[in-house]
Amino acid sequence: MPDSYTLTIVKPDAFGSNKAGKIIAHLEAQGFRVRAARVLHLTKVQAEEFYSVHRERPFFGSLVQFMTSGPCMPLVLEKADAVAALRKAIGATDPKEAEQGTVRQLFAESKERNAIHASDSDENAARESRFFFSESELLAAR
Ligand code: 3AN
Repeated sequence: MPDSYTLTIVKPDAFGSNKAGKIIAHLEAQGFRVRAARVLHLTKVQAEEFYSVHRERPFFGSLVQFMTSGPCMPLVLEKADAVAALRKAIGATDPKEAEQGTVRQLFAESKERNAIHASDSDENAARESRFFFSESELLAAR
């Protein structure tokens, strides 16, 4: 199978606990290749737009506050069947329910402060990659 791409975000809680590097190393050890990366501090408007699908959920305000509370790191990752492989590697949304050895089981604090985001479809991986990276950066990643 040819390699494919997905979008991940190492979240502010991981930077707060100095685990961002460990999380990326963990993913690299599982065969994900970093093709683009940047560190930024999301604004409220950016976080609200990124999570707009959750706008009506009760945790939306708190999620936006958390995601703007410190730096985060979006990365484009390459691997065979990248979207499904990364969803499996990060584990369930709630770290208490995440399988042993997954990023969230190892590094997350709670259902909200859960260390990492991963796109849930090829379509969202493309949309979310365009949210953080320019067309030329994404071309250079291929
Ligand atoms: P996932 O990140 O596993 O795809 P989603 O898309 O359902 O989970 O939720 C997006 C983000 O919203 C989660 N990563 C988490 O930070 C937050 N979140 C989801 N459900 C809750 C909840 N019940 N309480 C607080 N935060 C939540």
